[in-house]
Amino acid sequence: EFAKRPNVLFVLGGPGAGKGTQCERLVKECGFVHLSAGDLLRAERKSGSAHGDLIAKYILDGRIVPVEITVSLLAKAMAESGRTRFLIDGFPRNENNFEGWKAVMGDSVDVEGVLFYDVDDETRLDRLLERGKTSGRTDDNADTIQKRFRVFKEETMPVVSHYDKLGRVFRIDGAPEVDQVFKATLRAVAPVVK
Ligand code: UP5
Ligand code: MG
Repeated sequence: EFAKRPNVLFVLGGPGAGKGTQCERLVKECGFVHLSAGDLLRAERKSGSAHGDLIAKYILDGRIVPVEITVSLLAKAMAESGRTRFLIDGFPRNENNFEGWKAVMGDSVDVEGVLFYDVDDETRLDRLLERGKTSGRTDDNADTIQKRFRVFKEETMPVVSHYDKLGRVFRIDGAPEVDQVFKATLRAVAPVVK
């Protein structure tokens, strides 16, 4: 159990929007715990878990892994951190993820809202193809990137819209250079950092 009621900011944005990059900076500056759902899934795959092959297949196809797997990895990482302020990066990716989160977390965790990085497809494609030269990520290839982009538009944007209607989206232009995006990020999260 948590010593204090945990609170969470979901961090969303298309593939290559800079979610991971900005979260790392926020960890240094504001003491959040950063949990990337994608990183947790990649680590789970590498660990040789029973779900490893399934995870590898979904990631290669740019598809969303069954929520039971992802939420249990998130819940475990949250509990093991011993901390209470989290950036949950790259999740929830669709309505079903969101339902799965609520089913497991219920009212035990406060969700402050969504930090949303807005960057056009062309810029994100360039970034990912460049990163793909060295990342070793099986999904950083032109074919999978197109699939990831489609899933983001069709399935993840509705989650962003849901929070937008609640007035809970911190929208940030993620196209400028990293330092500039980070300044905008700090301004956006000021109300929740307290
Ligand atoms: N870069 C970053 N910011 C820049 C800037 N301002 N200017 C110039 N360059 C910038 O950045 C991407 C690249 O751009 C880097 O090279 C960086 O240096 C540069 P990064 O910070 O890594 O962007 P990010 O948004 O984190 O991109 P990522 O590729 O991680 O996003 P995805 O959402 O595609 O990846 P994720 O790891 O979240 O998911 C991968 C797959 O896992 C999914 O497709 C899915 O199959 C699976 N998954 C699930 O099934 N469920 C989940 O809940 C999560 C993932
Ligand atoms: Mg990332």
